[in-house]
Amino acid sequence: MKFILKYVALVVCFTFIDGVKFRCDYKYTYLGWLKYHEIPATWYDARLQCKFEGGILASPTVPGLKTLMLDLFCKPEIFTGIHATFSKEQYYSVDGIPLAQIPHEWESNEPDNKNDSERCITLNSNGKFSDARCDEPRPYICFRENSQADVNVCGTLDSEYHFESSTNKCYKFHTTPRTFARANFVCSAEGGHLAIINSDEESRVIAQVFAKYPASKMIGNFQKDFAFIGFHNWGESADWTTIHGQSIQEAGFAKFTSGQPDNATTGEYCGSVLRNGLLGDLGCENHFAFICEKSPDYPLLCDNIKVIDESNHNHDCTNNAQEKQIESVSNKNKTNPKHIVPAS
Ligand SMILES: *[C@@H]1O[C@H](CO)[C@@H](O)[C@H](O)[C@H]1NC(C)=O
Ligand SMILES: *[C@@H]1O[C@H](CO)[C@@H](O)[C@H](O)[C@H]1NC(C)=O
Ligand SMILES: *[C@@H]1O[C@H](CO)[C@@H](O)[C@H](O)[C@H]1NC(C)=O
Ligand SMILES: [Ca+2]
Ligand SMILES: [Ca+2]
Repeated sequence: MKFILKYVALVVCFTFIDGVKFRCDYKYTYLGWLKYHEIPATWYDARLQCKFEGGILASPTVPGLKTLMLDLFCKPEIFTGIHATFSKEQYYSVDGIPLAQIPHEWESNEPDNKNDSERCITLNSNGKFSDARCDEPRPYICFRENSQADVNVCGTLDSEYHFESSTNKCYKFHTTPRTFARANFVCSAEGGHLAIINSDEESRVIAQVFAKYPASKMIGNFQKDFAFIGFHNWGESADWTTIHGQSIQEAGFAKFTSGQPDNATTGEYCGSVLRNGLLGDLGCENHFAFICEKSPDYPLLCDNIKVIDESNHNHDCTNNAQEKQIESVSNKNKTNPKHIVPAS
């Protein structure tokens, strides 16, 4: 018994020392991992982006989390995960906590539900809340709470990515049909990209992945023998290019199935793979299944025990302001080279 206890203690210890890994683009804190997204998105896209990254759209559900969130951004306001998109006035965080249970103070004159169209809540730089339109883009923060769950061999928490040793890559087949642009969004947020076929071998591997998803496994009314992958032709004829910028010939696989590309109906400028592992063209705006590819070592993973070096993460708004000033001075130098300020 003693021995077992000792062993358990050791294992616990080791787990701790080993740490739990998660994407390095997140900052690890005592409450969990946080990532500031400075490029504004609609509330809906922000929620999805966080979800696909392995977290949730952050809400300041406890005072400590609010402090951490306020440290991360310098903009006047960000979206929180608190929303009433299902029913008017019924505000909950995306993880189901009612607004009444979230400590909050409103900005003066808020909430005003302007024009009866404000269903999302922002966190402002002074720590107060406002209600706002969900479809007007804002920056936001993703959050993943502390957890012992560790990433898999594909470097993700998503168990639908499967490692293929012959290509040293991971693949995920998405059965929910999306447009090419949305498919690209999903794969990117998951840390991968729409699959790119670089060899006959990879074409074979992808055909095997596809074979695991017969039409009967996909719900909805769409053509189930095509899946979007990562090439397109910029809306021009015969300029088939991967999303990483190579021609499909340079990328290493350019075999279309017979009868494709056919630029059918309204024009087909996006790339797909068929069940035989060969290529086809599809309308970018139509909805199809798609295949993501992910490198096991991207995004980089960090151990949650390397907590302390906060210097390169913390947004220092004053520094930023100084940088901006320097920038504007240097711009002045360029526009007026004769404008010389003596160095002090
Ligand atoms: C307010 O809502 C109405 C009806 O939904 C809409 O027609 C109008 O454009 C909105 N006004 C503003 C300023 O958003
Ligand atoms: C593809 O189809 C569209 C719509 O019919 C047409 O406008 C376009 O010229 C075609 N492109 C080529 C390369 O045939
Ligand atoms: C702008 O000009 C001043 C004066 O010559 C100089 O001190 C400063 O470094 C310049 N800034 C840049 C970025 O060129
Ligand atoms: Ca408002
Ligand atoms: Ca076609």
